[in-house]
Amino acid sequence: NTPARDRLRIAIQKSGRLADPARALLTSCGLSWRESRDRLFCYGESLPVDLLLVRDDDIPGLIAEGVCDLGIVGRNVLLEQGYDRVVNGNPPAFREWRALGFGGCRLALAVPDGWDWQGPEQLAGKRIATSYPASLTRWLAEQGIDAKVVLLSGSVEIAPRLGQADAICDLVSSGATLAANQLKPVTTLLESEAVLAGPAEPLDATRGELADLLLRRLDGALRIRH
Ligand code: PRT
Ligand code: ZN
Repeated sequence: NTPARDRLRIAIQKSGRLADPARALLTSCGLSWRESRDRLFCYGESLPVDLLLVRDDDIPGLIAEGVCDLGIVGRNVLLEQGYDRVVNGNPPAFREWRALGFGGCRLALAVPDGWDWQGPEQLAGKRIATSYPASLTRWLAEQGIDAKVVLLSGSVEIAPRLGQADAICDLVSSGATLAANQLKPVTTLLESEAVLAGPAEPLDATRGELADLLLRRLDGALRIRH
């Protein structure tokens, strides 16, 4: 067994949409690190709070395994992996601690422009391409609809044109990508933004106190932004 850590470890996206705003938010909480932008680990200087720079998809798992204590990740990723854990009989392990007000988007169902959309029943028997299979499967079950979920890791929006799927379920912000692919959003499954994620169970005393301090500063920083 590894000895208990007395430093807090936060996972953020290494590069991508959430990387810079996540770092800026933590900086506004008074955190600073020995610079190492190119590497994976940033050692905290002002407080014993270190950063791990990773793929966003790895963040929930790192919290579940206790490798990291906290993470900044899209709610869409956190819920998708949470649903996947439940389906596979695993305990929740992580949850949303705070909504952070950036990285806003929605997980939406989109169909070809030419469809005359009447409602979810129209999806019965259709193939829906997505990178969010657990979220989509859950939504379909709630709607009582039997459709085929086609898992694609990227370029989901071209699947209908390629004949791989009839509809898609993907993240949308401006809607320009959908429009460019002759698709239209018809239903929102989830409103998303970047969130601070933490373990479902409380942290041990030392790291719990550090996390409390960080949360107080974070709440202050979020209030000022509003
Ligand atoms: O490398 P890594 O795995 O870490 O990064 P990634 O490529 O998986 O993630 P990244 O950086 O693209 O997105 C990180 C998070 O940003 C997502 O999980 C969401 O929480 C959030 N986010 C906010 C978005 C968008 N807005 C968004 N528009 N993620 C993706 N998109 C896609 C969208 O699906 C579309 O294909 O961007 C495209 C443009 O969107 P439109 O609607 O403006 O055209
Ligand atoms: Zn990713």
